[in-house]
Parts: sequence; C-alpha cells; structure tokens
Amino acid sequence: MNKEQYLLYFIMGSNNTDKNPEDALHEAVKGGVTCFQFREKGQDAAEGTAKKELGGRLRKICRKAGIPFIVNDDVDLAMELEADGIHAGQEDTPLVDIKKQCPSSMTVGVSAKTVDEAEQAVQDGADYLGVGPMFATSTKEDAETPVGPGAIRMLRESGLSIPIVGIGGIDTDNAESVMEAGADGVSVISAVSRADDIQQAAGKLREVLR
Ligand code: 3NM
Repeated sequence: MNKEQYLLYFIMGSNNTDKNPEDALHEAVKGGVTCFQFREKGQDAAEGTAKKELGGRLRKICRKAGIPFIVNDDVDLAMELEADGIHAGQEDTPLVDIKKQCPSSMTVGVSAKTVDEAEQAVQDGADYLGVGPMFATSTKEDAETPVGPGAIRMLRESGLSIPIVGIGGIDTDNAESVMEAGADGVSVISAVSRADDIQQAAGKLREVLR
C-alpha cells in the first residue's frame, strides 16, 4: 500500500450498518474512501460460511474499485480472499505468527497506542499502525479511554516514520486534528457506515482531508 491509500480508511462489518453492506461499500467507494477493512466482529457478527461469503462479495467490490481490501484478525480468511492486507490488535494473533503465514506482499497493520507497542510492532515488521481511540466511540464494545491526537504526535516525536492512521470517534469535525498530529489518514466506521447518505459522508471527509 502506498501512503495515499491510508487517507480515508473505511472499516465495516455487517453489524455496523442498517443497509446492505455491499450497497454501503459501493456508496463509500463512490464517496472516495481510499481503502477498506472487513471487520466482522461483535454482536450478531456473521461467522463461518456467511462471513466468508460476505467477505468475498466485499473483496470483489474493492478489486473493481481499485482500493486495497484488508481483513481484520483472520489470517485464514485473508489468505482465502487474497486480501491486500491484514490488521491485528494487541490482543489478536501475534504479528510474528501472521508474518509466518502470509505472503510478504500482504500489508500488515497493527493497533498500537504507546511508543513501546509501536516500536515493537515496527520491529516485528508492521507496515502501518492504527492508533486509538482518538475520541470517544460507541462502535467498539471494549474500546479504551480515548488517547487523543496527542498519542500520534508522541509517536512521531519519538522518531517513528511508519504510516499511521488514527481511529475511534473520528468525523468531519475532528479529522483535521488527527492529520495535524502526524497521521497519514483516518480510519472510520460509523461516520460513514451509519450516515443516511454514505457517499456524501465519505465525500465530506475526503474534502476535510484534502
Ligand atoms: N478500534 P468509529 S476504536 C475498531 O481504539 C476500532 O483501536 C479502535 O469506530 C481502537 O469510527 C474502533 O465508529 C471503533 O468510532 C471505530
């Protein structure tokens, strides 16, 4: 993935939208999201064949749109769908195990919010970091206390040059502050997936980020 592709990093699973997820992703693509992560987690999330089939349909939309398709914490699914990337949290599959199973061409992202976590992730071969929650969010059931854009500034001040995306509670009103802190992009779920007009919501975020 190149740095520009992190700019508007859209994440969604079937429980993040009241719409058909494929329609939602189509609209988000039209609005200008630059990459997509399939995150099928939490209450009522699809599992097994249903998860795989939905992932396959969303994967196709990304391929057609020419944007990277990233799978959240499911190495087997990422391999099966020939994903462009995989993302893991601190409590998910360890990065060294992911690296063993995936081709070197696959982008690997890791959630980190302290300098120690970030340095470890870089040492283990992470390609980018997701840092959050930037602001309060009700999307992630077990989200921690917000760390704010200052956490990204701190990572940059420590000398980290790896691509960083901020995540958690980001919308058009606060996205700029995340970029100003040194992020290469913003990751959003609800600001796009829960919007009445998804294309317009993604488009407005792109305008702010431009
Ligand atoms: N990870 P929304 S916060 C998936 O802090 C996720 O690592 C977070 O959803 C973290 O854009 C979060 O709707 C939820 O706030 C992001």
